[in-house]
Amino acid sequence: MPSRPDTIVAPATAAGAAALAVVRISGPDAARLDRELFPAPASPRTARHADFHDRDGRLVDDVVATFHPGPRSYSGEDLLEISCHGSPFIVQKILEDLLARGCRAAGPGEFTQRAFLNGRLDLSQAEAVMDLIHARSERALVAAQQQLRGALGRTMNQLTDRLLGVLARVEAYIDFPDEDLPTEDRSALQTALEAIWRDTDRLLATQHYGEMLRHGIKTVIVGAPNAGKSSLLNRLVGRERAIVSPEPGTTRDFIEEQIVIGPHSLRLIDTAGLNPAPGTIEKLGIEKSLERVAEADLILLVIEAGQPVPAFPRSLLERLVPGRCVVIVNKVDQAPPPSEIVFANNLPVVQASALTGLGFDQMVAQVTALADAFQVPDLEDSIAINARHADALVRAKTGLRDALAKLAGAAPSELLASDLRGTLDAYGDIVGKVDNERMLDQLFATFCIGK
Ligand SMILES: Nc1nc2c(ncn2[C@@H]2O[C@H](COP(=O)(O)OP(=O)(O)O)[C@@H](O)[C@H]2O)c(=O)[nH]1
Ligand SMILES: [Mg+2]
Repeated sequence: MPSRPDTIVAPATAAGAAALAVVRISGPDAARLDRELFPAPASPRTARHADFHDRDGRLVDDVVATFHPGPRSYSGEDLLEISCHGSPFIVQKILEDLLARGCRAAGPGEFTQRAFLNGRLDLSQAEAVMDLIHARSERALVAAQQQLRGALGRTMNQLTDRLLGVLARVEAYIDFPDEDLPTEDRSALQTALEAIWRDTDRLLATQHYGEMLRHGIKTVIVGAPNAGKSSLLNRLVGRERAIVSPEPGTTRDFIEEQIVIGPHSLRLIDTAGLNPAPGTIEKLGIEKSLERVAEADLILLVIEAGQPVPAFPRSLLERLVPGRCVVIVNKVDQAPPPSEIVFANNLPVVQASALTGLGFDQMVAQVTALADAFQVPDLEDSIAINARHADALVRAKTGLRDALAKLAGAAPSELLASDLRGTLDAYGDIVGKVDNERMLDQLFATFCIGK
């Protein structure tokens, strides 16, 4: 940010016709613009109804304007919000007029970037703003809300404080190079560092769940040809997305749909049937299906009631582990389910009909239970970190491991302290105690305009 920031403007609402649209202005000129545009005196943070006239005095729209003086505003600066009728044409006119009055068009995420730079949010909270906007499921929403309320920041502060305690004890010996760390101190420090390492590792383990919340749980539907895989997808999606046909082998390409099941969002993938005696093209499809299975978070294995359980390839059977797979016995509307499913030891089995919807409530319950189990237990506030946080935590763990090795090898305290400082920096990256401008620019560039 320049030493004296400029005043930025952007629509805060999505493009297109709507009941309302909001235009946001943030920066040192916001107060002047507020007075200029809406001369009637008004109290801060109070909505008032007024006419918006452009610089030539022409009426643009009647609007509701709210002025939020800094630092108690979203961005931490003076901020003016103009709520107008949701016509793209009106929004355009208002934007053009504000640009002519000296504002600059805001880049992606610039309001939030200013909020961060002004100390209104830490970096993990700024990221949570985006997670919140893009949340596609109940669980994703809860995790984003927790992060926005500072759950991850608090956890990082606790870890940082604990590590600072260790560092202080190590540094106490740096000034006395002749004195070695006494054995009892050494073992106390080791215990403390190991505990910090474990908690860092536990936090890192939430990355997979975080990935699922942000991008959907990768769920692959597999089974023999004609088992009803495409019918299952269609019923879960709620429309005829995949071709359903009594002729086996109709699904050659992968069909992927984002759906919400219970409190979770799934990336549901339909695959080619696992025909035990495939033709050449089919073979290719089967290979690809098995690749999808290997990448899947969850597997929905569809078998057909009234038919013997097919001989599935070993590479599939190996993947059918509890916690990852639900067996769906489909078409129970037309035939009794098989009396035993040999390979399905400990796997949840649901009897269902993609035709009638029978058993789908149970299927949803099973999928929800498996998906919830991906959450790392005993962590407060349903923390689910993102890839950037994970990168920092991996660095933090490396520093802690190196420090532990030095402690065991009776290395000089200085070297030990340097590893611990590396870990502190890595912790700091998560909440944004960084002066890495390029990283910040890159991060906020992924935001939307007006946020
Ligand atoms: N009776 C009955 N027929 C079904 C059911 N699910 C699918 N089918 C039929 O089974 C055939 C194959 O379905 P499809 O979804 O294309 O199977 P896929 O090859 O596994 O994708 C179609 O004729 C479907 O209408 C079901 O639950 N009950
Ligand atoms: Mg199909």
